[in-house]
Amino acid sequence: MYDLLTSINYPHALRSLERKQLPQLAQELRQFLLESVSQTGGHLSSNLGTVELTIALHYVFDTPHDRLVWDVGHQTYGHKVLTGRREGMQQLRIWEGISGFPRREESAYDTFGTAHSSTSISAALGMAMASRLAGIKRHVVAIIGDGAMSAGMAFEALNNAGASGVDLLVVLNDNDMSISPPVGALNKYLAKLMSGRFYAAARRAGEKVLGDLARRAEEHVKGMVTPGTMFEEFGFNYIGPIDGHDLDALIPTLKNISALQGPQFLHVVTKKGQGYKLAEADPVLYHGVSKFKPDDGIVGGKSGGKPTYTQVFGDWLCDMAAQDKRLIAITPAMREGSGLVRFSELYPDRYFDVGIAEQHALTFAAGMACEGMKPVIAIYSTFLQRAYDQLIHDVTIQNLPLVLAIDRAGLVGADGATHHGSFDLSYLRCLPNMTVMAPSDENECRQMLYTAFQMKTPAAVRYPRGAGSGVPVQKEMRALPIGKGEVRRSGGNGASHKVAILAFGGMLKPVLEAAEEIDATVANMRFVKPLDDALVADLARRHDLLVTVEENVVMGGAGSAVLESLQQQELKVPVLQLGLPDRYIDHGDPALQLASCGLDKDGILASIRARLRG
Ligand SMILES: Cc1ncc(C[n+]2csc(CCOP(=O)(O)OP(=O)(O)O)c2C)c(N)n1
Repeated sequence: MYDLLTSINYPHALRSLERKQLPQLAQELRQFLLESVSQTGGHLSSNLGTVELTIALHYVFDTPHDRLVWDVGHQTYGHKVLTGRREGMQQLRIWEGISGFPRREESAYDTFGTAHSSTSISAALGMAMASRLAGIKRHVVAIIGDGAMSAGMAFEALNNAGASGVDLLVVLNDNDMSISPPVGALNKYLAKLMSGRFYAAARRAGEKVLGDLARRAEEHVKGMVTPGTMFEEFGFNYIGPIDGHDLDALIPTLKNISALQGPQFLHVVTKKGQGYKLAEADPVLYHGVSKFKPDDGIVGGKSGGKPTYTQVFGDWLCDMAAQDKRLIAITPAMREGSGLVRFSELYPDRYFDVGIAEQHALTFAAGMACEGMKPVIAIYSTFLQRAYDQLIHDVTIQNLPLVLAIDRAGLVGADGATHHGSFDLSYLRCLPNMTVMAPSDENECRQMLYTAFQMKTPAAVRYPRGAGSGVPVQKEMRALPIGKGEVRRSGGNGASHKVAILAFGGMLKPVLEAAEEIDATVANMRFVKPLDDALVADLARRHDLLVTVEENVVMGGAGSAVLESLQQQELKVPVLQLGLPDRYIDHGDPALQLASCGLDKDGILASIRARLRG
């Protein structure tokens, strides 16, 4: 079934094929990807859309000497299959298996680690410049989607690269989709480039005209196919658009371009989900998938079971919007993942997808807040990292009231280290004016969002990926007292060592289970900032050991806040800090990830017992 594909373990074997064999290889690779992703889960639509582009790039360029830098990297499964990891695909995104993104330590063909978008042009430019300085001749290619192209970083890199004159190829993989339909003026511009005669002319062009094009480009004649494109104004030689599923267009074009000098920009048009009808029809649903049967497709959507924190947030947002006209919601290109679909349908005028632009999202929200609106920014913990200066300079220094609804806080599972929300408690709690809450269950999440919304200062609610313990979520919303925790279990009566565990966020559940076995006191701290100093002091006075537990790095996190509080209150008590270690945690099952960090019930118990033994 995969006769040709199984003979290609590495690109040099691919390069020894005749060109007429490549369509069959593409067909086998596409089938293989559909079959393997349907068994492991992972990104599907983007990978089906880049099959021919992947083959063409490895066919034309001398990889890994020539460098391919894939943006985001969620479309690199075909690249992985053709670069020694066909068998590894069975363990894709599984603990100790291969990653769903490029990783330098995984393969020499993965030239740059990616997963957050819009870094490829910068990294490729760096590589190209380094090669020039070292006198090494190599091609460097950045492959970037139209969604990723909308980010500021991509334009910062274009701006730099275009003026540098360095030999660099940027391939724009334009499938007219981000995760959801793309937004913004760039998208409209690309559509214009694709429309009418330009596209038709380029399709007819074929080898002859492209050969001619190459010659003319060599003579530094700009703007032949589409005079004066924006990319040419940036200093690139713009070529395209061409059909990204047509190997007879891709291969000669890439070959011609490889003979050119200076910054080149190739506009390739593909279809997300190409070749699998269901994904073509609904590329959003098939962007990231769990296991499914290709013949049946994804049945019954993705929901079912306990509501996720994301859904609890989405419901709260709609309820709150009904009560307060000033509420507006902002997402940096994550409508589905952040639970904003219903809100976007109910309140289209108050819904803002700003594109993959986290920095802009924060400052845009700050501007809204200046004018009396009440912005809620739905953002993943890992992507908020991008907007840190905006949070400081534009939000907290000006003490502007807005709500950060921070999803995917803590370990996230199969996406791995690039996507974990490991740092937000540390990087948020050190900012003046910021309030930081961590709900221990879904109902508390709703109440905290409400509390944050009532505040006149910046407030964050950080909640984990997936479902919580399944507690009922009360419709009624009540503001929590700011900076107050609660004792959930009183223990230690008659024990030789009195232990109090201070749980932050979702860690409350395993903490309560562990506390049963050692009769410990448990506090649900609720607020990381302001911390409940009085509760900390009270627990310190009545116990021999305080244990802090959080799904955030130990360094600078909630446990550190407890230490600072004890120090300020001049209280001396031994403290054991449990949280994420000072290393990156690999992709895999979330339960395994937590266990590997000692953050499940058994791990928490083991750490406390070891400490008590001394
Ligand atoms: C900084 C950042 N924000 C958000 C995301 C989430 N994300 C992953 S893929 C994607 C869409 C990318 O669209 P595009 O580049 O057009 O590639 P396609 O999925 O269409 O193949 C987004 C928003 C991310 N990876 N990085």
